[in-house]
Amino acid sequence: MLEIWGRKNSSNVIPVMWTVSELGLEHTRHNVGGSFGGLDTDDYGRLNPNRTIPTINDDGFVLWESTSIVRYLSRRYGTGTLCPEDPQQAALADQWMEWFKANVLPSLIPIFFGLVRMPKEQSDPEKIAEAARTVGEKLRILDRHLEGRRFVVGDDLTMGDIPAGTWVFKYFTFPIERPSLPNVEAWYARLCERAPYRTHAMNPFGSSPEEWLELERAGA
Ligand SMILES: N[C@@H](CCC(=O)N[C@@H](CS)C(=O)NCC(=O)O)C(=O)O
Repeated sequence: MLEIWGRKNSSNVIPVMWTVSELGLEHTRHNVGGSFGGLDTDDYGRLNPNRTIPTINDDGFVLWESTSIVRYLSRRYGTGTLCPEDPQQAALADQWMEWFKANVLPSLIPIFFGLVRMPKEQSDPEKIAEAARTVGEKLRILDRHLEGRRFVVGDDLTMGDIPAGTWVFKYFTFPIERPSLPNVEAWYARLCERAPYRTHAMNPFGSSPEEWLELERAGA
């Protein structure tokens, strides 16, 4: 049975849980990290020497790094669905996964920390606005790509949608300036039609460290 370690509201656990749910995999999830703690034990250190979440154990095969986990589960259990069979289509899915993590995520993180995880008096509105402008510019690239497409690769959801899709709910929820992104919005609306996405990616995250913690405990 697939075991997963990680609190549900972690931005790195969400893509794994969304993938698991799309694939309909039986699993057990252990609440560790954040206010649940548990990452400093010897047992956890043996599983994942980084002491971060997520980590999985799939019948004795241990893996960490969220995007590697999404790829592994998609290849092992979703070849022909989440992982395209055609190597070039699979490579395009990989490309958009890497693109999001390398180009967009680094500017989304300061927005998330500035608006949610930091006390208001420590957050810098100009830094948040600057990061929002960068994210908006990068997402225009995805917007142009999605013109005439239903999903990032082809007509159906693949692993290529998962990293960006994980964050797009937060992006459209943050009180920030956004450029017009009609194709990204239409793609986001298609993601919202999926029960696994609604269950795992569309959870309220609050607008202060206290609310974040309260929601973390409530969603446990
Ligand atoms: N690159 C790693 C990053 C893992 C990571 O930094 N996870 C964060 C949660 S989003 C973590 O473990 N933080 C400590 C905690 O939650 O207690 C991945 O994608 O899995």
